[in-house]
Amino acid sequence: MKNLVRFFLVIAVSSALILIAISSLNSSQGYSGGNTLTVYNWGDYIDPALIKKFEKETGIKVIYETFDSNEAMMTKIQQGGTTYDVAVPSEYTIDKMRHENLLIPLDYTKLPNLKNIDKRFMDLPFDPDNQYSVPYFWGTVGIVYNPSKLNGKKITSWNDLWAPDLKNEILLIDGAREVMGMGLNSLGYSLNDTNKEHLLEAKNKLDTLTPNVKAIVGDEIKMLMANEEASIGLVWSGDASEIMSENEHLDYVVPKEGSNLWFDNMVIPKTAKNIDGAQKFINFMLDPKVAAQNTEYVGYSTPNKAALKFLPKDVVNDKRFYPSPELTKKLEVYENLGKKNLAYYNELFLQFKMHRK
Ligand code: N2P
Repeated sequence: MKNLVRFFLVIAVSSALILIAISSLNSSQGYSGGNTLTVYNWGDYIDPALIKKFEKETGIKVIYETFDSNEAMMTKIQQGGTTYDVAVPSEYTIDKMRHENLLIPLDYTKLPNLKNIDKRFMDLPFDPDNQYSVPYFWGTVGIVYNPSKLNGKKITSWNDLWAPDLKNEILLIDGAREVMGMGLNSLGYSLNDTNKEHLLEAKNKLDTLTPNVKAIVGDEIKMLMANEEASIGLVWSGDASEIMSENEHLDYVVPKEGSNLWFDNMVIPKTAKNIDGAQKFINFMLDPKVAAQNTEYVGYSTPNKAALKFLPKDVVNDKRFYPSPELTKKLEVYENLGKKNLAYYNELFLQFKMHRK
Protein backbone atom coordinates (compact mmCIF):
# COMPACT_ATOMS: atom_id res chain seq x y z
CA MET A 1 0.00 0.00 0.00
CA LYS A 2 2.77 2.41 1.03
CA ASN A 3 4.53 1.67 -2.23
CA LEU A 4 1.40 2.49 -4.18
CA VAL A 5 1.04 5.86 -2.42
CA ARG A 6 4.70 6.63 -3.10
CA PHE A 7 4.24 5.65 -6.75
CA PHE A 8 1.34 8.10 -7.21
CA LEU A 9 3.22 10.78 -5.32
CA VAL A 10 6.18 10.46 -7.68
CA ILE A 11 3.87 10.64 -10.71
CA ALA A 12 2.08 13.74 -9.34
CA VAL A 13 5.30 15.57 -8.49
CA SER A 14 6.98 14.81 -11.80
CA SER A 15 3.94 15.87 -13.88
CA ALA A 16 3.79 19.12 -11.89
CA LEU A 17 7.47 19.69 -12.65
CA ILE A 18 6.91 19.03 -16.36
CA LEU A 19 4.00 21.50 -16.39
CA ILE A 20 6.11 24.19 -14.71
CA ALA A 21 8.91 23.57 -17.22
CA ILE A 22 6.52 23.89 -20.18
CA SER A 23 4.89 27.08 -18.94
CA SER A 24 8.22 28.77 -18.23
CA LEU A 25 9.34 27.78 -21.73
CA ASN A 26 6.20 29.42 -23.12
CA SER A 27 6.72 32.66 -21.34
CA SER A 28 10.48 32.97 -21.81
CA GLN A 29 11.39 32.02 -25.37
CA GLY A 30 7.98 31.09 -26.68
CA TYR A 31 7.50 27.69 -28.26
CA SER A 32 6.61 27.34 -31.90
CA GLY A 33 4.00 29.94 -32.67
CA GLY A 34 3.11 30.48 -29.00
CA ASN A 35 3.54 34.22 -28.79
CA THR A 36 2.74 35.31 -32.31
CA LEU A 37 -0.41 35.11 -34.33
CA THR A 38 -0.60 35.69 -38.07
CA VAL A 39 -3.90 37.15 -39.21
CA TYR A 40 -4.75 37.24 -42.92
CA ASN A 41 -7.60 39.61 -43.76
CA TRP A 42 -9.06 41.78 -46.54
CA GLY A 43 -7.50 45.22 -46.92
CA ASP A 44 -9.08 48.03 -44.83
CA TYR A 45 -11.01 45.50 -42.80
CA ILE A 46 -10.03 46.06 -39.17
CA ASP A 47 -9.49 48.92 -36.74
CA PRO A 48 -5.72 48.78 -36.08
CA ALA A 49 -6.36 49.94 -32.49
CA LEU A 50 -8.10 46.61 -31.89
CA ILE A 51 -5.00 44.67 -32.90
CA LYS A 52 -3.07 46.68 -30.29
CA LYS A 53 -5.76 46.02 -27.70
CA PHE A 54 -5.68 42.27 -28.37
CA GLU A 55 -1.89 42.22 -28.10
CA LYS A 56 -2.01 44.06 -24.80
CA GLU A 57 -4.70 41.83 -23.33
CA THR A 58 -3.13 38.54 -24.34
CA GLY A 59 0.59 39.17 -24.70
CA ILE A 60 0.35 37.64 -28.18
CA LYS A 61 2.06 39.57 -30.96
CA VAL A 62 -0.04 39.89 -34.12
CA ILE A 63 1.49 39.73 -37.57
CA TYR A 64 -1.12 41.20 -39.87
CA GLU A 65 -1.28 40.60 -43.63
CA THR A 66 -3.91 41.56 -46.16
CA PHE A 67 -5.33 40.24 -49.44
CA ASP A 68 -7.68 41.71 -52.04
CA SER A 69 -9.49 38.66 -53.37
CA ASN A 70 -10.66 35.28 -52.15
CA GLU A 71 -8.73 33.67 -54.97
CA ALA A 72 -5.41 35.27 -53.99
CA MET A 73 -5.94 34.38 -50.33
CA MET A 74 -6.79 30.76 -51.05
CA THR A 75 -3.82 30.26 -53.36
CA LYS A 76 -1.48 31.53 -50.63
CA ILE A 77 -2.95 29.15 -48.07
CA GLN A 78 -2.86 26.23 -50.49
CA GLN A 79 0.82 26.83 -51.15
CA GLY A 80 1.36 26.48 -47.41
CA GLY A 81 4.62 28.47 -47.25
CA THR A 82 3.27 30.95 -44.71
CA THR A 83 1.77 30.30 -41.30
CA TYR A 84 -1.65 31.86 -41.26
CA ASP A 85 -3.50 31.36 -37.98
CA VAL A 86 -6.70 33.25 -38.82
CA ALA A 87 -8.15 34.16 -42.23
CA VAL A 88 -11.39 35.82 -43.36
CA PRO A 89 -12.73 34.27 -46.59
CA SER A 90 -16.18 34.79 -48.08
CA GLU A 91 -18.85 32.10 -48.11
CA TYR A 92 -18.19 30.32 -51.44
CA THR A 93 -14.49 30.18 -50.65
CA ILE A 94 -15.17 28.78 -47.18
CA ASP A 95 -17.15 26.01 -48.84
CA LYS A 96 -14.28 25.40 -51.23
CA MET A 97 -11.67 25.42 -48.48
CA ARG A 98 -13.51 23.00 -46.23
CA HIS A 99 -13.96 20.59 -49.13
CA GLU A 100 -10.26 20.82 -49.89
CA ASN A 101 -9.36 20.15 -46.23
CA LEU A 102 -7.78 23.54 -45.76
CA LEU A 103 -9.60 24.39 -42.52
CA ILE A 104 -9.38 23.31 -38.89
CA PRO A 105 -12.67 22.77 -37.00
CA LEU A 106 -13.38 25.39 -34.33
CA ASP A 107 -13.47 24.57 -30.63
CA TYR A 108 -16.71 26.08 -29.37
CA THR A 109 -15.66 25.81 -25.71
CA LYS A 110 -13.16 28.59 -26.51
CA LEU A 111 -15.70 30.84 -28.24
CA PRO A 112 -18.16 31.94 -25.55
CA ASN A 113 -18.73 35.23 -27.40
CA LEU A 114 -20.31 33.39 -30.29
CA LYS A 115 -23.62 33.81 -28.46
CA ASN A 116 -23.55 37.47 -29.55
CA ILE A 117 -24.00 36.64 -33.22
CA ASP A 118 -27.47 36.99 -34.73
CA LYS A 119 -28.83 33.47 -35.47
CA ARG A 120 -29.72 34.71 -38.94
CA PHE A 121 -26.01 34.53 -39.84
CA MET A 122 -25.37 31.08 -38.38
CA ASP A 123 -25.68 27.62 -39.87
CA LEU A 124 -25.72 28.77 -43.51
CA PRO A 125 -25.28 26.25 -46.35
CA PHE A 126 -21.61 27.10 -47.02
CA ASP A 127 -20.67 25.88 -43.52
CA PRO A 128 -23.41 23.81 -41.84
CA ASP A 129 -23.36 24.14 -38.02
CA ASN A 130 -20.49 26.62 -38.38
CA GLN A 131 -18.03 23.83 -37.93
CA TYR A 132 -15.22 25.90 -39.47
CA SER A 133 -16.23 29.53 -39.56
CA VAL A 134 -17.90 32.32 -37.60
CA PRO A 135 -19.35 35.60 -38.92
CA TYR A 136 -17.18 38.72 -39.21
CA PHE A 137 -18.98 41.14 -41.57
CA TRP A 138 -21.77 40.82 -44.12
CA GLY A 139 -23.30 42.92 -46.86
CA THR A 140 -24.44 43.28 -50.42
CA VAL A 141 -22.99 44.30 -53.77
CA GLY A 142 -24.49 47.39 -55.36
CA ILE A 143 -23.96 50.75 -56.96
CA VAL A 144 -22.74 53.85 -55.19
CA TYR A 145 -23.54 56.92 -57.26
CA ASN A 146 -23.56 60.67 -57.28
CA PRO A 147 -27.03 62.01 -58.25
CA SER A 148 -25.74 65.59 -58.46
CA LYS A 149 -23.36 64.54 -61.23
CA LEU A 150 -26.12 62.65 -63.03
CA ASN A 151 -28.54 65.58 -63.28
CA GLY A 152 -30.46 64.16 -60.33
CA LYS A 153 -31.07 60.89 -62.16
CA LYS A 154 -31.68 57.89 -59.89
CA ILE A 155 -29.95 54.61 -60.60
CA THR A 156 -32.21 51.60 -60.09
CA SER A 157 -31.07 48.98 -62.57
CA TRP A 158 -27.79 47.38 -63.64
CA ASN A 159 -28.72 48.32 -67.18
CA ASP A 160 -28.66 52.04 -66.26
CA LEU A 161 -24.86 51.73 -66.32
CA TRP A 162 -24.86 51.17 -70.09
CA ALA A 163 -26.29 54.65 -70.81
CA PRO A 164 -24.18 56.37 -73.52
CA ASP A 165 -23.87 59.57 -71.51
CA LEU A 166 -21.89 57.78 -68.79
CA LYS A 167 -18.67 57.65 -70.78
CA ASN A 168 -15.70 57.21 -68.44
CA GLU A 169 -17.92 57.64 -65.38
CA ILE A 170 -17.80 54.17 -63.85
CA LEU A 171 -15.35 52.56 -61.44
CA LEU A 172 -15.51 48.82 -60.88
CA ILE A 173 -14.23 46.89 -57.92
CA ASP A 174 -11.63 44.35 -59.02
CA GLY A 175 -13.58 41.17 -58.28
CA ALA A 176 -14.29 38.41 -60.78
CA ARG A 177 -17.59 37.29 -59.24
CA GLU A 178 -18.75 40.85 -58.68
CA VAL A 179 -18.11 42.08 -62.22
CA MET A 180 -19.24 38.90 -63.94
CA GLY A 181 -22.24 38.94 -61.59
CA MET A 182 -23.18 42.40 -62.79
CA GLY A 183 -23.10 41.14 -66.39
CA LEU A 184 -25.17 38.07 -65.51
CA ASN A 185 -27.73 39.96 -63.42
CA SER A 186 -28.14 42.62 -66.10
CA LEU A 187 -29.21 39.83 -68.47
CA GLY A 188 -31.55 38.31 -65.91
CA TYR A 189 -29.25 35.34 -65.22
CA SER A 190 -28.26 33.99 -61.84
CA LEU A 191 -25.00 34.96 -60.14
CA ASN A 192 -24.34 31.25 -59.89
CA ASP A 193 -25.04 30.46 -63.52
CA THR A 194 -22.71 27.83 -64.95
CA ASN A 195 -24.13 27.70 -68.47
CA LYS A 196 -21.13 28.54 -70.66
CA GLU A 197 -23.20 30.36 -73.24
CA HIS A 198 -24.75 32.58 -70.58
CA LEU A 199 -21.35 33.31 -69.12
CA LEU A 200 -19.93 34.23 -72.52
CA GLU A 201 -22.97 36.38 -73.23
CA ALA A 202 -22.39 38.19 -69.93
CA LYS A 203 -18.73 38.76 -70.77
CA ASN A 204 -19.63 40.10 -74.23
CA LYS A 205 -22.15 42.43 -72.65
CA LEU A 206 -19.51 43.65 -70.20
CA ASP A 207 -17.23 44.39 -73.16
CA THR A 208 -19.85 46.83 -74.42
CA LEU A 209 -19.65 48.64 -71.07
CA THR A 210 -15.96 49.36 -71.66
CA PRO A 211 -16.36 52.98 -72.92
CA ASN A 212 -18.11 53.86 -69.66
CA VAL A 213 -15.53 52.18 -67.42
CA LYS A 214 -12.91 54.56 -66.14
CA ALA A 215 -10.95 52.00 -64.13
CA ILE A 216 -11.06 48.66 -62.34
CA VAL A 217 -9.61 49.22 -58.89
CA GLY A 218 -9.09 47.89 -55.37
CA ASP A 219 -9.68 49.61 -52.05
CA GLU A 220 -8.74 52.98 -53.57
CA ILE A 221 -12.25 53.00 -55.07
CA LYS A 222 -13.38 54.59 -51.78
CA MET A 223 -11.05 57.54 -52.07
CA LEU A 224 -11.77 57.98 -55.80
CA MET A 225 -15.54 57.96 -55.34
CA ALA A 226 -15.44 60.25 -52.31
CA ASN A 227 -13.32 62.70 -54.34
CA GLU A 228 -15.88 62.59 -57.17
CA GLU A 229 -13.39 61.21 -59.69
CA ALA A 230 -16.29 59.20 -61.14
CA SER A 231 -20.03 59.33 -60.65
CA ILE A 232 -20.78 55.60 -60.40
CA GLY A 233 -19.06 52.72 -58.63
CA LEU A 234 -19.66 48.99 -58.40
CA VAL A 235 -18.88 48.32 -54.75
CA TRP A 236 -19.44 46.22 -51.66
CA SER A 237 -22.02 47.85 -49.40
CA GLY A 238 -19.54 48.59 -46.60
CA ASP A 239 -17.33 50.51 -48.99
CA ALA A 240 -20.38 52.52 -50.03
CA SER A 241 -21.19 53.36 -46.43
CA GLU A 242 -17.58 54.44 -45.88
CA ILE A 243 -17.63 56.57 -49.05
CA MET A 244 -20.95 58.14 -48.08
CA SER A 245 -19.63 59.11 -44.67
CA GLU A 246 -16.92 61.06 -46.53
CA ASN A 247 -19.19 62.57 -49.18
CA GLU A 248 -22.84 63.16 -48.39
CA HIS A 249 -23.85 63.70 -52.03
CA LEU A 250 -23.65 60.00 -52.76
CA ASP A 251 -26.25 57.28 -52.50
CA TYR A 252 -26.22 53.47 -52.60
CA VAL A 253 -28.63 51.14 -54.35
CA VAL A 254 -29.00 47.40 -54.79
CA PRO A 255 -30.31 47.14 -58.37
CA LYS A 256 -33.83 45.86 -58.90
CA GLU A 257 -32.79 42.84 -61.01
CA GLY A 258 -31.08 41.47 -57.90
CA SER A 259 -27.57 41.25 -56.58
CA ASN A 260 -25.23 39.44 -54.26
CA LEU A 261 -25.60 38.92 -50.52
CA TRP A 262 -22.25 37.97 -49.00
CA PHE A 263 -20.79 36.83 -45.71
CA ASP A 264 -17.16 37.05 -44.63
CA ASN A 265 -16.32 34.68 -41.79
CA MET A 266 -13.27 34.02 -39.64
CA VAL A 267 -11.59 30.63 -40.06
CA ILE A 268 -8.49 28.81 -38.85
CA PRO A 269 -6.58 27.55 -41.89
CA LYS A 270 -4.64 24.28 -41.91
CA THR A 271 -1.42 26.34 -41.95
CA ALA A 272 -2.09 27.53 -38.38
CA LYS A 273 0.59 27.05 -35.73
CA ASN A 274 -1.07 28.94 -32.90
CA ILE A 275 -4.54 27.44 -32.79
CA ASP A 276 -5.15 28.49 -29.21
CA GLY A 277 -4.20 32.09 -30.05
CA ALA A 278 -6.42 31.94 -33.14
CA GLN A 279 -9.41 30.93 -31.00
CA LYS A 280 -8.58 33.78 -28.60
CA PHE A 281 -8.45 36.27 -31.47
CA ILE A 282 -11.74 35.06 -32.94
CA ASN A 283 -13.43 35.22 -29.55
CA PHE A 284 -12.01 38.71 -29.01
CA MET A 285 -13.46 39.95 -32.30
CA LEU A 286 -16.86 38.53 -31.29
CA ASP A 287 -16.99 40.69 -28.17
CA PRO A 288 -19.88 43.19 -28.59
CA LYS A 289 -17.85 46.31 -27.80
CA VAL A 290 -14.93 45.20 -29.95
CA ALA A 291 -17.29 44.36 -32.83
CA ALA A 292 -19.01 47.74 -32.49
CA GLN A 293 -15.70 49.61 -32.55
CA ASN A 294 -14.59 47.60 -35.58
CA THR A 295 -17.89 48.28 -37.34
CA GLU A 296 -17.65 52.02 -36.76
CA TYR A 297 -14.10 52.07 -38.06
CA VAL A 298 -14.52 49.81 -41.11
CA GLY A 299 -18.02 50.87 -42.15
CA TYR A 300 -19.28 47.36 -42.93
CA SER A 301 -22.37 45.72 -41.39
CA THR A 302 -21.89 43.63 -38.29
CA PRO A 303 -23.60 40.28 -37.72
CA ASN A 304 -23.04 40.81 -33.98
CA LYS A 305 -26.49 41.43 -32.52
CA ALA A 306 -25.14 42.44 -29.11
CA ALA A 307 -22.92 45.04 -30.78
CA LEU A 308 -25.84 46.93 -32.34
CA LYS A 309 -26.70 48.78 -29.14
CA PHE A 310 -23.22 50.31 -29.08
CA LEU A 311 -23.63 51.72 -32.59
CA PRO A 312 -25.32 54.99 -33.64
CA LYS A 313 -29.03 54.48 -34.35
CA ASP A 314 -28.81 56.04 -37.81
CA VAL A 315 -26.20 53.43 -38.76
CA VAL A 316 -28.11 50.32 -37.72
CA ASN A 317 -31.46 51.67 -38.92
CA ASP A 318 -30.14 52.43 -42.40
CA LYS A 319 -31.92 49.88 -44.56
CA ARG A 320 -29.38 50.34 -47.32
CA PHE A 321 -26.72 48.74 -45.14
CA TYR A 322 -28.83 46.67 -42.78
CA PRO A 323 -31.44 45.33 -45.22
CA SER A 324 -34.25 43.30 -43.69
CA PRO A 325 -34.40 39.49 -43.99
CA GLU A 326 -37.33 39.93 -46.44
CA LEU A 327 -35.10 41.95 -48.72
CA THR A 328 -32.01 39.78 -48.41
CA LYS A 329 -34.11 36.73 -49.26
CA LYS A 330 -34.39 38.12 -52.77
CA LEU A 331 -30.62 38.34 -53.16
CA GLU A 332 -28.28 35.54 -54.15
CA VAL A 333 -25.37 34.19 -52.14
CA TYR A 334 -22.39 33.06 -54.24
CA GLU A 335 -22.13 29.31 -54.41
CA ASN A 336 -19.02 27.25 -54.72
CA LEU A 337 -19.44 26.36 -58.40
CA GLY A 338 -16.51 23.96 -58.48
CA LYS A 339 -12.97 24.39 -59.73
CA LYS A 340 -13.70 24.39 -63.45
CA ASN A 341 -16.57 26.84 -63.36
CA LEU A 342 -14.80 29.23 -61.03
CA ALA A 343 -11.76 29.12 -63.29
CA TYR A 344 -14.01 30.00 -66.22
CA TYR A 345 -15.43 33.01 -64.34
CA ASN A 346 -11.88 34.17 -63.63
CA GLU A 347 -10.78 33.65 -67.22
CA LEU A 348 -13.69 35.63 -68.64
CA PHE A 349 -13.11 38.43 -66.15
CA LEU A 350 -9.47 38.55 -67.20
CA GLN A 351 -10.50 38.71 -70.86
CA PHE A 352 -12.84 41.59 -70.06
CA LYS A 353 -10.00 43.42 -68.34
CA MET A 354 -7.74 42.83 -71.36
CA HIS A 355 -10.44 44.05 -73.71
CA ARG A 356 -10.11 47.47 -72.10
CA LYS A 357 -6.46 47.85 -73.02
C1 N2P B 1 -12.92 45.11 -47.60
C2 N2P B 1 -13.42 44.15 -48.61
C3 N2P B 1 -14.63 43.43 -48.19
C4 N2P B 1 -14.88 42.28 -49.04
N1 N2P B 1 -12.00 46.00 -48.15
C5 N2P B 1 -16.27 41.87 -49.13
N2 N2P B 1 -16.38 40.49 -49.19
